[in-house]
Amino acid sequence: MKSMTKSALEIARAAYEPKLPAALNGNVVLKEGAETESIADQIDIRNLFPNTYGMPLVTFETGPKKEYPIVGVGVILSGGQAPGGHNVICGLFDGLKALHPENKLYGFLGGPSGLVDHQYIQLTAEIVDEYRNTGGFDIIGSGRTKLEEEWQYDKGAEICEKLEINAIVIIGGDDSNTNACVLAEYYSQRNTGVQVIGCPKTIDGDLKNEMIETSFGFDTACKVYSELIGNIQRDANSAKKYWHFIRLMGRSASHITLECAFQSQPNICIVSEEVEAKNMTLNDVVEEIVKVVVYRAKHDLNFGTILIPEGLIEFIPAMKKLIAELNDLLVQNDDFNALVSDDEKREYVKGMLSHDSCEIYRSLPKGIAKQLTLDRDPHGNVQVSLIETEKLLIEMVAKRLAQLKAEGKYKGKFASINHFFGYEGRCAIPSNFDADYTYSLGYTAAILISEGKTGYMACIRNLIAPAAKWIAGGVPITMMMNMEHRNGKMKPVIQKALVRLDGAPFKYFESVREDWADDKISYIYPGPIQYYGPTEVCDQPTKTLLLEQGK
Ligand code: FBP
Repeated sequence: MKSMTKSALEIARAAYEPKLPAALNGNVVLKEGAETESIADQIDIRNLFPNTYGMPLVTFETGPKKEYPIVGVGVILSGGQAPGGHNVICGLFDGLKALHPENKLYGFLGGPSGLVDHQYIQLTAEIVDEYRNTGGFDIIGSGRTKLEEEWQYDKGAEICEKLEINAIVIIGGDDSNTNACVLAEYYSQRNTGVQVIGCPKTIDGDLKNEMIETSFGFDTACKVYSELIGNIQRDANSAKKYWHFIRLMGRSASHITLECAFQSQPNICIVSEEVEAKNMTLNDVVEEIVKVVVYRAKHDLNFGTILIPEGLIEFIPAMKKLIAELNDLLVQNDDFNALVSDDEKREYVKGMLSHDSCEIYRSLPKGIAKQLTLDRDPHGNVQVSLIETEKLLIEMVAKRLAQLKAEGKYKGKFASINHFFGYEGRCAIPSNFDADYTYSLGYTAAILISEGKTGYMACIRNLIAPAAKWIAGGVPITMMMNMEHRNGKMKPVIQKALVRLDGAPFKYFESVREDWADDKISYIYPGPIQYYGPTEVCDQPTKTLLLEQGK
C-alpha cells in the first residue's frame, strides 16, 4: 500500500460546503443602522478616533445586483491558533471572487510581522482549495508581533501601495483587533486608501460583547477538550482509583473551563473570576477541593474530576500581586538573565520581592516558583500556559489530606493524575459550527471591503439559529472600546470579556455544581465532534451561547 497523504475525514471535509446566512447566498444590499458610541469613555475614544468613531452598525440583506470595484486584499492571522482560521480565508477568497473575479487576495506570512517585513504570498484558488475546512493556521502562519508603532504602519502602507492592496483583514483576538482599529484610523487620517477589517478569533472565548456573540474556535476547542474529559470520567468511573486534575487553556478568562464543565459535568470546576470576586487564597481553593474529596471518600468514591482554568493563579489576589512584582522585576533584567543556576535565580528574586510576595514565593513548590520566572510573552506578562497549576493543587491537596488523615478526619485514598488540555484543541478540524461561522465571517469581510468600509469587525449574529437565519454585517470596532491602564499608560482597548458572575452561564453552574460534587454520578460523556449525521448531534452551538441567549 502506498503511503497516504490525507485521512478519509480530511478528504471528505475538503468537499464540505459551509453554510452561509441566507442573505449572503445571493446579491447583497448593505443596510446602515444608527450611529454608535463606544461602550465607555466616549469622549476619549472619539478624540482618539476622529475618523472611525460613531460609524453605524451595518447588516446585509438580499438585494438587487450591484457592480463592485476591483480590490486587492491582504490577510493576516494573528496570535494563537483557533479552529476555523483557514475557513475565514476561504470565505474571504470566495466572497472576493464572487464580488469581482479580478479581485486579488494576498496572505501576509507569519502574522502581523509579515505586513511589516513585506513577507507575503498571493493566495490562489489552488492554494486555498487545499485548506478548506481544515484546522490550523499553516496556510500563511501566525505570530504575536504587535502592530503598535507608526513605523510599522508606514511599512504596511508601503507594501499595500506596491501590491495595490486596498484593504487588510486582521484575524485576531481583542489585542489584535484593538490594533486593527488603531491601524484603520491611522490609514484613514493619512488618506492611504487602505481599509482595515477585523475578525473575532480566539479559543479563549473572551472576545465577545453586545454585538459579537462569540469568537471563532471556542466551539471546536471546547468540544475537543470535553470529549477528552468525558473519556477520562468514564475511565475514572471504571477504575475508581484516581482523582484527575485537568487544567484547561483560556489564558485569563474561565469560559473554556465553564463550557467544558457544562458538556461533561465534572465533580469540581473552579472559576477564576469567582475566586477573585470572593477574594479567595490558594488555601481556600484547596479547602474547597478537599471538602469534596473527603465527602466522596466517605461514600467510597476515591476518584473524581476537577477542571482548573489556566489563568487561575493570576486571579488569586496575593498571587496576582506576586506575579505583578515579578513582571516588573524581570522586564529586561540583565542581572537576573546573567544568573546561571536555578538556586541563584531563586535567591535573587527572593531578595527583590516585597515581604508578603516573598513569603508566598517561598511557600510555593520550587518547580512552580521557577515557572513564574520564565520568559514573558510579548506584552511582558507571565505565560500562564506554562504554569502547572494542576500540579501545585495536587501537591497542596495531598498535603492537606495527609493532615486530615493524621487527625482521623479522612480515611480515603488519594491518588492523582494531572492533565493539561490546550494545544490538543487549537488546530482541530473545525466543527460544523466553526466551519460555517468562519466561512461566513470571511465572506462578510469581503463584502465590507467592497462596500468601502474600514474600522469594522465582521459580525455574524443569531448564532443559535440555523445558519440560514444568521445575520451578517459589521460592527465599528470603536464601539467595543474603552480606556484601560496598559504598561503604565491609559490606552484605548477592546474590553476583554471575562466570565460574568451575574451572567446566565455562571448562574446555571452555581445551581447545579453541588449535584456534580456529590455521591451520585452526574458525568456526561460527549464523545468526539461529529461532522456528519443528525443536526442535533452535528450542529449544536456551545452551551454557553445557548444559556446566554436564554435557552
Ligand atoms: P489568542 O488569544 O491569541 O487566540 O491565544 C489563546 C491561547 O491559546 C491562550 O489560551 C493560551 O494561554 C495562549 O494562547 C498560549 O500561547 P502560545 O500559543 O504562545 O503558547
